[in-house]
Amino acid sequence: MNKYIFPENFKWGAAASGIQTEGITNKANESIWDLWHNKSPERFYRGIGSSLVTDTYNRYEEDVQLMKKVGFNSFRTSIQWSRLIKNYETGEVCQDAVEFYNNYLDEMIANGIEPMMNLYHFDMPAELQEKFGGFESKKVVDLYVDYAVKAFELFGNKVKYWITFNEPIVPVEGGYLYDFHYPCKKDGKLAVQVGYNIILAHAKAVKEFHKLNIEDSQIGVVLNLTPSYTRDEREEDQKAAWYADLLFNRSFLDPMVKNEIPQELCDVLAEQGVTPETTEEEIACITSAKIEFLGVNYYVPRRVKAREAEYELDYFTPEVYFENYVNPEGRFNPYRDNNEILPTAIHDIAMNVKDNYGNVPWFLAEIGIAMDEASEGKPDENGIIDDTFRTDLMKEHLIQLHRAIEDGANCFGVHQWTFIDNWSWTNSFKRRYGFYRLDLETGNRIPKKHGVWFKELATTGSFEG
Ligand code: IFM
Repeated sequence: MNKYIFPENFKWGAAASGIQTEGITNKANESIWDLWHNKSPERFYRGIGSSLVTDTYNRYEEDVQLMKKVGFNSFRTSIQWSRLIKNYETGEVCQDAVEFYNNYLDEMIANGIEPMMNLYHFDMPAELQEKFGGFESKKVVDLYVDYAVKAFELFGNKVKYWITFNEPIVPVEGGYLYDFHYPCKKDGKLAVQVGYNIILAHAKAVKEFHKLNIEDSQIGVVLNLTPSYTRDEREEDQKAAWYADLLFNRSFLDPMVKNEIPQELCDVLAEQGVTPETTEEEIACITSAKIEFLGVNYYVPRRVKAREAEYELDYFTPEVYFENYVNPEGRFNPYRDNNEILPTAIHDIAMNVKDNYGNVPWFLAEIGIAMDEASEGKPDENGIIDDTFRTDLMKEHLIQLHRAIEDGANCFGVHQWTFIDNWSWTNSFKRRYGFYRLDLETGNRIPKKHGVWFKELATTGSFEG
């Protein structure tokens, strides 16, 4: 048995997002998720959309007490653009939303929970998608920046950690390459333009944030990162992994963290005929917008091999350069579509950030161990759900993080995805990740055993394993 001790003042908590938790009570406007669910409910697991979800809008006080019960000292959620802003062109805010976010933030702060606020979690306002194509358009980039400034001005004194985007590559993949987010287009060139415009929106918002000089407050971004592992050492597989890393990781990491646009990326995009429209002024903004911290989301490793079959799509996707590969010797999570389990990837990510990204301060912003409701089972006689599987896996991942910190990683915290089981896009409530189960019929929050372990971890900053 070893004891793993984490640095003092380490952040322990969970992450969620506005749209996945708040529900639609008193919402000023719709997001693309409301719009898409209205149009095509069949695209959502059991047809469930984001209208009620965990109903945080009405239950935040009770929920903050539940955060305390499992030992959180910090919590990330997001402001919904479509809740805060009533009129996107004039910037008029919805007063009810201002009140709600103020109350929610005050409640966390009063209870010793440091709020981290994200500005965009896949939730483009429906009107801006339908009128202008969302981030396809540079007009929407500027409207996003206006919204960000409004949020900084309204809540800047309460939020010490601002985040511009969560997993900015996901709306590109989902909306423009692989058809799992609205607007469900399959267009490689547009995908690249949307990715570029999001990076630009981030950079412009970072610049505006710094102009405001808010005391004791910093800004960063949360990226989903994973190293690309190959079948073996053969050269063509190594090249495949290099492409996957360039297109999925470095495409956002380099501009957002190092303020560099890799020449190799420009060459690949040019080779594919998908170079985005840029201006010198925009590039200057991207290459000078400095962030103070990075959030890293990690769930599963990426496995690739050199292309063997011919590429069949008639539009560009990164897979033109590699094929996905299932590791025959891998360990898999039986409760989540057989996703591979590879805790050592956390150490690899940490060393990459240390060696290649200036060892920027970072935190593990999402680590999630998914189980379905049936595999978590029913509450025991004390009303607690036994999710020891989750705790065991979490320990394995944290051991790797601890090893990385000993090896010099500049990591300042861990947030589990998620707090109360929440609605997760087209998967709805299929996969459960929370410290508390959400009973979909009653809305009750049911504690899981993992929370007891986590509280001990968060309060002592250590665990034995
Ligand atoms: O629910 C999502 C979240 O919105 C972003 N990261 C992954 C989670 C689980 O799929």
